[in-house]
Amino acid sequence: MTSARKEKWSDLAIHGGEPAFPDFLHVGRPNVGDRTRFLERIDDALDRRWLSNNGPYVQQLEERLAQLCGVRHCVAVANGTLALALAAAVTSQQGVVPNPKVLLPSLTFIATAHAFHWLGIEPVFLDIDPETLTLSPDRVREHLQRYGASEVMGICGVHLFGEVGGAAALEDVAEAAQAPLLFDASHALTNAFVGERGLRRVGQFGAMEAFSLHATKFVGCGEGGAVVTNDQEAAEALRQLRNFGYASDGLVKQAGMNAKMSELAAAMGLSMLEQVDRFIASNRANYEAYREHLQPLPGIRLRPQDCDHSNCQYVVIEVDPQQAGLHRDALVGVLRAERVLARPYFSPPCHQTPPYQRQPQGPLPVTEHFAQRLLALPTGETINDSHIEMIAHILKLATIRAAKAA
Ligand code: T4K
Repeated sequence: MTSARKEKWSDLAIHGGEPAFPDFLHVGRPNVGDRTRFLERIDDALDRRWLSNNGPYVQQLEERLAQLCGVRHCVAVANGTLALALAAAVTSQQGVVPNPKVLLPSLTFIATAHAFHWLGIEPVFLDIDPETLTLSPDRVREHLQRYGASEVMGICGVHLFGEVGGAAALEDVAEAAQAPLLFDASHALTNAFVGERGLRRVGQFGAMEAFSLHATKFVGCGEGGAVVTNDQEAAEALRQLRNFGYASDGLVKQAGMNAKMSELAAAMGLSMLEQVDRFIASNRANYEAYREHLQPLPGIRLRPQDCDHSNCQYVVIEVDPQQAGLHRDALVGVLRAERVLARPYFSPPCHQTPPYQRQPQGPLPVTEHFAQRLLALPTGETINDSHIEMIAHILKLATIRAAKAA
């Protein structure tokens, strides 16, 4: 339900009008899979009295995720941050580098950087490509040419907002420098890219790809994550690391940790995976509705999506403060007053946060440009066309008056 249509600028809630929505609209509101199947699985797990430690649901989830990505191995873990950290640890072990560094973008969720930092791997933030919002292959090449690849334990690309277009070019640069390449694929489960090598699904890029299966993700387990790879040895090392370093013979082979996924989380993931077609259909319909309703708005540009090959989980607009007449952060305030919790993902970018801001770093103009302008809008099954029409209408009322006044 939305409240009566707002006719003019002064009807906006930020100026004292009635909020447009009775309840808050969230970015990241979880979709819900098949409830009956989920509860049946929970019952089964309780009857079996097997709740963790590589149980049957975890194994089924791993099989299905590997199949979905078209890769040989999947290792499910407790969350996406640990998925990245374990992938980083395995990569570090494969080629021991003193004082290791990782090249990665700053425009990402903070966990991408933390996962490496916790292992004593220093994040080196490089700028992104404005088209794909992914680590710029040119900046990576320049860095490797200037400083050499010897200090770098790897490169970590991020398929930001599910965008996969920049992944193949990063592979070329990494291959030329013989630097291991990982991807943070947290936003991109089921996505694909059609390029020179035909259609490649996310999961098949680089040496390993890490997913978050957090509640807010396209497929969520509440908390969960997974690493996929075609490398048998890496998969075995990941399995050991997530289970205190135990190998299949029951002996501890390395200093692992506890990163295991529980059966309850896997039961949820399986019930979500059974519904991915439904989730994709509703996300795509919402994306198309935003495209239609936002079209005539000056200063507001919807980030493009290849809807045929994307889960469309993120609807992100770019706000040009000159043309729109107000800054992205002012729009966040306007929307919040209407009970629309739009999120300025990812602002501040990692390199401007306390853990990383003192590190030596080069200029990141493209990152900083987009960190000031991007705004994620609510989507998912709790959002429908009338919500989207109203959100677009609010943006219109806020920007048209501001643009005239500017
Ligand atoms: N790499 C990338 C690129 C990532 O985006 C993430 C996670 C990771 C790595 C790390 O993966 P995990 O270790 O988390 O598996 C949220 C999520 O907490 C985080 O998982 C996610 N990225 C990030 C993009 O978004 P916040 O701090 O922005 O928001 P949060 O968790 O408070 O929730 C967002 C909105 O969702 C809120 O408005 C409320 C709503 N919500 C949330 C939950 C948990 C619900 O409606 N229901 C819920 O159950 O981080």
